[in-house]
Amino acid sequence: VSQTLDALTRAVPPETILTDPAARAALATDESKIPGDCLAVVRPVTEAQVVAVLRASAEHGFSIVPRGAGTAATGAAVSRADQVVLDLSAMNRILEIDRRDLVAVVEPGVLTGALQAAVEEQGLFYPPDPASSAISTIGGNVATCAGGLRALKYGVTRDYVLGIRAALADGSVVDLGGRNLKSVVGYDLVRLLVGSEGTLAVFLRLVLRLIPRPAAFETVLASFETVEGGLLAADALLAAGLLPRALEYLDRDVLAVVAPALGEKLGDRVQSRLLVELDGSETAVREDAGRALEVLGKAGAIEARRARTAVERDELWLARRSVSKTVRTLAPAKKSEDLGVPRSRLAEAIAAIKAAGRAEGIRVLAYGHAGDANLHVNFLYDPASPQQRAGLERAIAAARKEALARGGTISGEHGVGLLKREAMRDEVGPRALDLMRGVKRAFDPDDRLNPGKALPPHETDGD
Ligand code: LAC
Ligand code: ZN
Repeated sequence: VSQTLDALTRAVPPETILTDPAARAALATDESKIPGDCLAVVRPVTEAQVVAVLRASAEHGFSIVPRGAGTAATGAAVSRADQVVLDLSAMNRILEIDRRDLVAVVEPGVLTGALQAAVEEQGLFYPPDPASSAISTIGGNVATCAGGLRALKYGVTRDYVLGIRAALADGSVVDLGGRNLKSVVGYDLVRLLVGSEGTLAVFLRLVLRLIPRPAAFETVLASFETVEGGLLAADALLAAGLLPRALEYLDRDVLAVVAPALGEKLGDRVQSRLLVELDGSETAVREDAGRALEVLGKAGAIEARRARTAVERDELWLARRSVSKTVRTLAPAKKSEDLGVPRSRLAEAIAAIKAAGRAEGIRVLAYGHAGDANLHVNFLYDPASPQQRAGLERAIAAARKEALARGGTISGEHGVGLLKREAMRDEVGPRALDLMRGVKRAFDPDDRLNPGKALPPHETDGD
């Protein structure tokens, strides 16, 4: 312990090292709420300090858990008592916004929302928009390949990372990719680092792709009498040739939780809702919103309308972004799955998953990204009840199975972290897992960068 602390003290200025128990506990966990601990937190402000910590780690053998704002849902940013947390939130400068190259160059600790606002001010747009954008960092978004609300039209974080300057486990620094939208020289190491959950390298700076900001956007909402009504209406919009930037589904249980914040009294008939956001030129948006209302009506909406004011629009989206937090208040505990399936299988997958939950006596809520068929299935339970705990495990296993049986994925956007390491074996075959382990060894042969995350434990060593 003291050897590691001594090494850190020699490596970086004392004001960047936090050792008080409160800070250590707070920065040792994430949205998974898995409790963690750590030896110390280092909060570097320069690239050289990050490199110095990595060199100290190489020399003294301690391992490092890099973190942004700790909004990961999977335990990717949870550390152990013998580890050092590398908190990158203070490296939060926007270094450059280049309107001609259409790129932003940023440090990893920039809040995603701050970046979005800064580029929009200049008539530009950074489309990826995780629900947590106001509080999550761009480095964390890249480390998890965050998805979010605008994936259907614009893609996810990986589609906007052109270049990465990364510090490797041995303290060397590499510049990967660059400012070119097209570049096919060599293996795509940039993409490999995106979504690597801090297990391959530490980001020092990121070159992000920007696009011109759409001139206008509008929100449309529609309610349905059946659980699958909202999902089928999402299909109908796409079939009609519309491509909304957001297409979010909320089931009745979720609507009931957010209704108070919206000052809404939820009608008895409402079983699901779709929140649609369209963007483009003023004229296009006006026309598309009209078309969308028509299509939603034909798809059986019992109510379909435009958000009346910008204030209402903001409230709707804030309520949507807050669902994950708000749902926590419904039960002593919740587990959140993040399943994806091919679009055509979404409604039946959700029905099967809810049925599996009911059979186990576990309440299952569903909401999320109907546009890209990536839904958040939340399981509410009481951890004090052994029966509920067992039922929960079975319900989650069943949900993952239902997704995989339909050619889906056990995580559309949250990642593996600690929570899906075992389950990942059912999605990724043994040969592919070997390749992934080989990649890990190539980057981090001594297993000092976020060890034990993102890959299944070895059957033999029980790590
Ligand atoms: C959301 C987070 C939980 O979409 O991914 O709300
Ligand atoms: Zn989400």
